[in-house]
Amino acid sequence: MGFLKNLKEGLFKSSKNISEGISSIFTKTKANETLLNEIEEFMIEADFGTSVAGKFKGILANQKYSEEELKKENFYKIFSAEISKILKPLEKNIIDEDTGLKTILICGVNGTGKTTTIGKLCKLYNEQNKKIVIGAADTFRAAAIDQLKIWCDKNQTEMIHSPVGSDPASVAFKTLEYAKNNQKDLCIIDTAGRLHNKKNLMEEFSKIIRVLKKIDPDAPQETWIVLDATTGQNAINQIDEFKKITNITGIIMTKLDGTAKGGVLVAIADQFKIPIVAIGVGEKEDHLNQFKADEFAQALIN
Ligand SMILES: Nc1nc2c(ncn2[C@@H]2O[C@H](COP(=O)(O)OP(=O)(O)OP(=O)(O)O)[C@@H](O)[C@H]2O)c(=O)[nH]1
Ligand SMILES: [Mg+2]
Repeated sequence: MGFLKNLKEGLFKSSKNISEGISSIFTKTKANETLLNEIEEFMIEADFGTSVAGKFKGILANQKYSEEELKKENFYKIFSAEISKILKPLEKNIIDEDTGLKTILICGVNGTGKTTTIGKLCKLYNEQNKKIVIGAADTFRAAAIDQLKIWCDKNQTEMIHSPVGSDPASVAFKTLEYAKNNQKDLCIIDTAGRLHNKKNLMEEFSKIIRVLKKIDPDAPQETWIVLDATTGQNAINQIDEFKKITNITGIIMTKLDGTAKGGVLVAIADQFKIPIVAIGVGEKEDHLNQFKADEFAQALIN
């Protein structure tokens, strides 16, 4: 009896859908130019970049919508769903279930938030009972080592360092060696902010990778680039430069708090298809969120 009832309801539903579908063929229309232009303008202001903005406008312009969908608020939701479609396949976990030692090398240009992000990661990994060690391979400034030490102490995390001016690659080597000998799950290496036009600094970064491989040929298993959302389209150049010397396996975008310019992440996703790990939404230790396409796309239009 129950089965028959369900079946009848199912049939009723599908015939209703068919009739609604037929009527919508006649009532659905394309979005008008004003609405499309407004969305395009919004995208440019939010730093999507002109080419991605044009592409999305094209996608939206080619479909037909009901009167309800064309109400401004609903149309922005449709737009957000299109963004989510692009971002969804790029979601990457901050914490995965992998066993065995993994090295995460953190890169990025000056001041993007690398050291702060490592501090936040320490907290997250500790909460998951991961055994971690941090390498202070930014040896250019004493303050950089001190800054990292404060984060590590706060999170009861061991840090390996050398005196200021030491070879960053040797610190990376020592850290991975320590991680291996002490059965750590994660070895995270902080690096100095590289101005991507400084050739020798980029060479030094390549050297860090070379020496890590002497201990573990698969290291670094992850190379995450930290990008500052407020730098806009410049983030694209930064990825281009780092891609020349390393395989970037993840993106962390910081400083999304207090900016309406998160659109650059969509441009990056569209162009590079690099997985996105996390977003920084403030300076405190809790201000690192797992990247979720839906939430991000929703936040962009709010
Ligand atoms: N509002 C905000 N500020 C952040 C975020 N992440 C980092 N910061 C701030 O950005 C500044 C630079 O952060 P650092 O972590 O020192 O950046 P870095 O990439 O290590 O810098 P260098 O070592 O000089 O290359 C600091 O004042 C941080 O507090 C974030 O998600 N939101
Ligand atoms: Mg730093």
